[in-house]
Amino acid sequence: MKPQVFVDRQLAPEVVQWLSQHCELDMWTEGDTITRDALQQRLSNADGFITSGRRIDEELLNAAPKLKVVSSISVGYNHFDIEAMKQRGVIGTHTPYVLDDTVADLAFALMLGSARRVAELDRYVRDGNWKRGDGENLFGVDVHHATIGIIGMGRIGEAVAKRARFGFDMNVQYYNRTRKPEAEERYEAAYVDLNTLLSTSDFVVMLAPLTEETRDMMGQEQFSRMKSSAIFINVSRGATVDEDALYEALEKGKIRGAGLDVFKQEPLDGGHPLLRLSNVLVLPHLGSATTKTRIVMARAAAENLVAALKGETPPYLVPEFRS
Ligand code: 8YV
Repeated sequence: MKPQVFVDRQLAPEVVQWLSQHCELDMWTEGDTITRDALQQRLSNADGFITSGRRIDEELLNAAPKLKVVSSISVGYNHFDIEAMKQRGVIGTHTPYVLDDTVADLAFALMLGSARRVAELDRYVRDGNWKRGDGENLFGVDVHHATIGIIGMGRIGEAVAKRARFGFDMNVQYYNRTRKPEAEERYEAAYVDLNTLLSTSDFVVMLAPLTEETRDMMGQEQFSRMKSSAIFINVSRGATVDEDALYEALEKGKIRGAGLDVFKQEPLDGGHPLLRLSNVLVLPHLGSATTKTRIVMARAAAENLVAALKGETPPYLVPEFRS
């Protein structure tokens, strides 16, 4: 008998087809948000679960007595309660590597978009405000030759550093828990402490994964250290930032702008204070969202799941589950 697998999002047809050769698939097709109750019900008979950001905690695990593996279509796995999963003997997998370049591209889209005020000025033109005599009121700042400070020099951090150094001739500096001598050499990157990074960078790019140490890592004090001309970019997780402190820094002109792909609460409420500010560029968590990359991620997640259900070590087992 094939193992039972629940998938809580749509997958590319070729991935569905491949998966159905190996398991009995139950796909969430009803549209709209899946409720906690419906999810628990659908997981009650599942051996495997493919998801992208669903919180996996004790309550959910209790509702899924047969579950062996949760395969996340994401590199981040802060939605896993690792201890609860370990206690229940459920392993977690993720999809690193395949999205690095795509997320790095989006970091640059936000940097360029914020620096040159792309969305704001698109609205300006559409609203019929473009007139002869427009000048400094529309000016932005340069990305090329500026100093970029990368918080979190992992794989995506390196992809950002590469673009910064070789595409935009930027000075690269970074802060990370551990030094990365090879990255320093490759991108002529300087390792600095967080305070130095904040006070000397023109662009501060948050790429640290969300952990208990990085939660609210950017608060009032950190924003106050940034240059008033600097731009803050977040393509990691919203909870690494104290959004009230960010709002205050932007509103009071303590920093120039922000480009944000991620938020504490997603989807972002349409009435969120950050949306009142014209110096904020927002996206609905699309870092890895190109058609091609999402298919590759789904395929990787499917392979992880099938390997785990066969009792093999999945290609991308989350590090905490490696023995
Ligand atoms: C995910 C992400 O695709 O990989 C991650 O950690 O944040 C995205 O690339 C996203 O979580 C899907 O909803």
